[in-house]
Amino acid sequence: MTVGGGVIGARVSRAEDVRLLTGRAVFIDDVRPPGVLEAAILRSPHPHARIVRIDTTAAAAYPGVFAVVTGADVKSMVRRPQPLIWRPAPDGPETVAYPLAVDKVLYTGHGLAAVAAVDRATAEDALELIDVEYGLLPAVTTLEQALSPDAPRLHEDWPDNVAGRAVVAQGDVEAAFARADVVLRETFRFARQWGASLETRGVVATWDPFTSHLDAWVNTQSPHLIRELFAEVLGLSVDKVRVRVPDIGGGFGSKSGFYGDQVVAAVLSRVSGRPVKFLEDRRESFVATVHAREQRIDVEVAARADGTITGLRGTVHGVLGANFSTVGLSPCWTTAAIMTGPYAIPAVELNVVGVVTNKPPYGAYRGYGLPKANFVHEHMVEAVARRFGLDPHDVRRRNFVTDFPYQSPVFVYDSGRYAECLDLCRDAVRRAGWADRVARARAEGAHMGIGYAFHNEVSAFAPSRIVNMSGLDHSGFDEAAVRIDSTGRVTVHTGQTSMGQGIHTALAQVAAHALDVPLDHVTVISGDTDSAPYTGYGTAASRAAAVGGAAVLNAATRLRAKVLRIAAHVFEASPDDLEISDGVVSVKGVPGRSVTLAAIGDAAYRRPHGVLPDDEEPTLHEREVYDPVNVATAFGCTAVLASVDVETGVVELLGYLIAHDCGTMINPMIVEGQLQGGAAQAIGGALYERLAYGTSGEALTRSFAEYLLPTAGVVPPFGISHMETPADHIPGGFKGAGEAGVIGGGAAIAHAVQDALAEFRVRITSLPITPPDLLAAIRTGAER
Ligand code: MCN
Repeated sequence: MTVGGGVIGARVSRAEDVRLLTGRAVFIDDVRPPGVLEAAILRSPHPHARIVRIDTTAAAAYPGVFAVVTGADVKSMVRRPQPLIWRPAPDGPETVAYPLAVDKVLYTGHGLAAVAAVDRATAEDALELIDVEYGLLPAVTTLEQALSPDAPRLHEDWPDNVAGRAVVAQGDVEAAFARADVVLRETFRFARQWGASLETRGVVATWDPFTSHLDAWVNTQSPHLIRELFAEVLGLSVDKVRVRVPDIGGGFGSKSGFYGDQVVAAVLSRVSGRPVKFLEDRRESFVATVHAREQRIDVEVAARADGTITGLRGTVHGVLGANFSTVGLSPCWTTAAIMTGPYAIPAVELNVVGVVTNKPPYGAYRGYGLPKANFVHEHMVEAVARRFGLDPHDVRRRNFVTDFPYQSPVFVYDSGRYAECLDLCRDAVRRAGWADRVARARAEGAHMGIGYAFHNEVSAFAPSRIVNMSGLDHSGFDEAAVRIDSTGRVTVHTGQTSMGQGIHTALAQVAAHALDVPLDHVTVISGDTDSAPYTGYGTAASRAAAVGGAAVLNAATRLRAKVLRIAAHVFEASPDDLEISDGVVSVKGVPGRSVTLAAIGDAAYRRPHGVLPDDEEPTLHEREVYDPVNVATAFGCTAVLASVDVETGVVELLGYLIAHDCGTMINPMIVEGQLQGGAAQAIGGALYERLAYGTSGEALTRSFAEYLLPTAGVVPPFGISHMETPADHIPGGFKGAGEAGVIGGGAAIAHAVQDALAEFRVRITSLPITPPDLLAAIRTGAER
């Protein structure tokens, strides 16, 4: 469908894809201003060491080298250390991290010097000439090591390695546990993983020595945020910084933060007088981009014999890196904040403890804290069911939130129909005939099982004042502008960023729908802070469709009203008697009385005489600043069919069904793509991905030969069912969909494996489920 009116909900192809598929995309590596130099960063081979001496003389003299800087040089050229924008534990200490290490390196891969040269190869050659004397220090790589009383301290002015504590609490926890029929305890462990984008992170920085103006191309999800932070760190006013975003080859959260190497490129440009490009090579991306997921969670659940969960308490230990990323402890705090998931658990006390280790910073990755929270609550629901011989789905149903709005420990859930969504998923499983398939496989001696997980998701991250109160220094509103030009064509300006998720198409659909114009008459523009409307938090937390979409919808709706007022003047009719269809305004029920949007556009810009009412301002342009009153809670149910080879411990996924509700869907085809992409990352996290560290803290995973990603061969066929429960408080009713696929996958896969191995009573409490770990669990289960 390519016409307006009804284009919301249409499965239109993504406008972005034509350029991408015909090789005309411009990625960061394609940005080559005249005279551009390429930078390389010297990275520590040691996890923890003092920089006793660093000599860059030979590197600076190397032919083709234009600039060499050390950590101390960069420190002397910035106003402040790298900023932390989210402090859920405001009393905790803060790491003082400059773009490059100054006195100590704190993890394998920590940058300590940088070179700008005619090309990357020359810059890398020069790095080898930098002479560094390290004073090796003992490293801390595990949570247990970090917390032990005699642990080496990473930050000498801290009393220990604890980077912050926070509590998420609600209700009378003591009473809930005192009155429980059962208290179940469990410890969960999640490995270190990261959002491995096809395109690595990069920046092309040009410093203008005459105007002290920084022009930076960055493949970032958050251009306005990066602009603000560049200004803060470099001591500039914001107008002196321009951030432009080229096409992005995947972001997945890890391109939303502000990185030291971005500042290094700016400093190198200032020193050399040339534009400077820094682009991670694949190997260094394993240590230079934020990591995520690593946590240990200890929980206790109080339940009654009928399956009602009355209390939840425990501790989320975030195994952070040595320095905070831009978002600090917040991914781990979020795990606690959403730990009750879709369940109405009245009494909750969850401690959050962040601990520093000699590893790269911990930051955002698709799903943020949610996949771990989901794993925990879904495991505990199944454990309660097992304890009392109940059907786990009955336990889910008994505990589901049913009255909305619902105040969970942190967030207010706006709406949901959880039981219906569970039924939708189970119906899909029935229709797929999985139970028969499992029975047949088991009759033949195979180990096959079905697992479920139910999730809800805080999407449409906002409102600004509330997120500020949670310790976030950045706003959650969205500004959008919609313009109709003199030929009747529509341009949408958004602060949101396109990184593969199809947001340009979705926003075009929203504008085409509101204005009743053909979809191909709408162009969406984003990615240049000099002209893009302001979007504080950027494109993360599955907020662009809901918050950005609502902003566009409101602006376009006002613009439509202006178009109708002008047409009403032409026809001497009331705007209420007019309609727009496919870019033509006509009087309802009067064939032939019509005017095109092009004619109205022409009058609004070029020939107002006789068409534009006297009290109407020329131009067709509306701007909206939209700050939702609440987040929007999307939800879904995942079912997985898996078989396990008990000889090798290899898990094979045979089927993957998702029932999902993201409110009003703008484009179901894109939503399905989002769910599948997220599910592929859930599969990676559940079965393959782990950033491993050696006993003395060295990084062992430095390429895709060691960090296994799921390939097409191991991702099973998907089936997706949709429901639509619009968010009442968001114009358009949109909720987010960009992270949903990754949230429930880990738990559903673990439960399918447990079901397949029921005879061995295997319990999966850590991810990923690797073959050796699974073989060990089968042995332990068999011995029980
Ligand atoms: N959509 C829709 N109707 C809705 C909700 C969403 O049609 N009610 C569609 C829209 O086309 C929208 C897309 O789904 O463009 C995702 O919408 P939304 O949930 O608002 O997510 P964002 O646009 O804010 O994107 C961010 C989100 C996050 S947080 C990560 S991480 C992520 C993701 O989306 N990274 C991605 N999806 C990704 N997809 C790709 N290809 N690459 C990434 O890096």
